Amino acid sequence: MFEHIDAYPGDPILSLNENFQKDPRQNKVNLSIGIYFDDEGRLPVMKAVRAAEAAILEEPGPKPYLPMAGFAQYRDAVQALVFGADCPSRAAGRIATVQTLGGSGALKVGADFIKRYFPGSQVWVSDPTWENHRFIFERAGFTVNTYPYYDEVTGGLKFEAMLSAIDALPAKSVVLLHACCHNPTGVDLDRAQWEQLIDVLQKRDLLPFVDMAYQGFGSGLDDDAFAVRELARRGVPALVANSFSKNFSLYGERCGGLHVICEDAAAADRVLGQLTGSVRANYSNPPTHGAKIVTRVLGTPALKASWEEELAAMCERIARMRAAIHDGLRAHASEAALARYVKQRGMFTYTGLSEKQVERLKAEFGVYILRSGRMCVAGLNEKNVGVVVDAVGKVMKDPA
Ligand code: KET
Repeated sequence: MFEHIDAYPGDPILSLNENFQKDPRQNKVNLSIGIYFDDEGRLPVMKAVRAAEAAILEEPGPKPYLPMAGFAQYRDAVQALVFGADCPSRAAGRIATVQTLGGSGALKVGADFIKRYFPGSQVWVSDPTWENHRFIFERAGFTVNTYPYYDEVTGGLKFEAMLSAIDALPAKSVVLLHACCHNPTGVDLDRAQWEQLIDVLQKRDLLPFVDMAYQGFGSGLDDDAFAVRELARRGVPALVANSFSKNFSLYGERCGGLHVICEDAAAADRVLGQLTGSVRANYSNPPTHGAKIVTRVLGTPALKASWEEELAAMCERIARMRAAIHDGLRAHASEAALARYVKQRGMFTYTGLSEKQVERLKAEFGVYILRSGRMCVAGLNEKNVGVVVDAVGKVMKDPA
């Protein structure tokens, strides 16, 4: 029966992370997966999350199925965080929101929805992008293409090439965009570039699908949502996936949301219904616990303030680690080669190291980064940064 099933080659991120766990070396350093670790190298439980969880456990109750679309209070709180509490599209009922299993669940529910109602559309992702974007959309039945994005030479954005490629797409093409802290490059559009891009999306009647997995890790919760809010302000139909894996450190609770900006409230009602149908056909309804935590934190001013403060401190720590690795590598490389460590934003730096160098980092030094050269700088700390600087410095001496 299963003779024809070939071996799974593994996932470039999750399988590497699993291999790291099995590595017996004491000094190993995990900079592979996009997870924030604290200065002790531990996965933090945020203070607000701890408090919310304790309060929830004080009130044990029955565990019914949630509605297919998720917890109503959660959906409202998340929509407010993503679009801004006083967003006019929200007040007008033009945004359809469902609770999802993290950002990945939002992408999958959204992909199924689009495939059903725009069967002729193809998907366009940045070159490069998070590997799972391609997997999710291909498995939902799409052809996935790329538009130019990262400039290897400057370590910045190929904005003109990106814009003209998108300007040539057929109407109703799906354009996958990263709201902030682009994964894997750490290179984002500035506000003027977003404005120009949104002009093109609107003019060409394209369907943006914005993935916001790192809200709060760039320039703050509101600034990071600029593109999303600008689409809503201009009434551009769009899908938005958001995740609380990183900014709430709730990875395994699978908390996220899918939002669709619609022309009017009647369309939003129909879209919400069909998103619900997509949820039902995938996993029926979402889980309860993580959504209760997020709802309580966002709905309790003191907890929300504590969460924001701790998230900001996490970003400051990442910035310090970016500076530490940058300064440490000065002895080994030119400023032009190192500027990326401090310029790129969010959890990742695209190091430009070759596959061979990446392999050496792992084999000789126990330092794990992705084959693409992506390093999760949110995994650096005062104790391991020296090991990493030393290892990267050594492999940089021997390129190719
Ligand atoms: N979008 C992006 C851009 C992203 O980097 C991740 C996770 C997700 C969505 C998924 O979020 P979640 O809420 O966990 O479903 N990225 C990290 C982990 C992973 O690959 O699953 C990573 O890139 O390492």
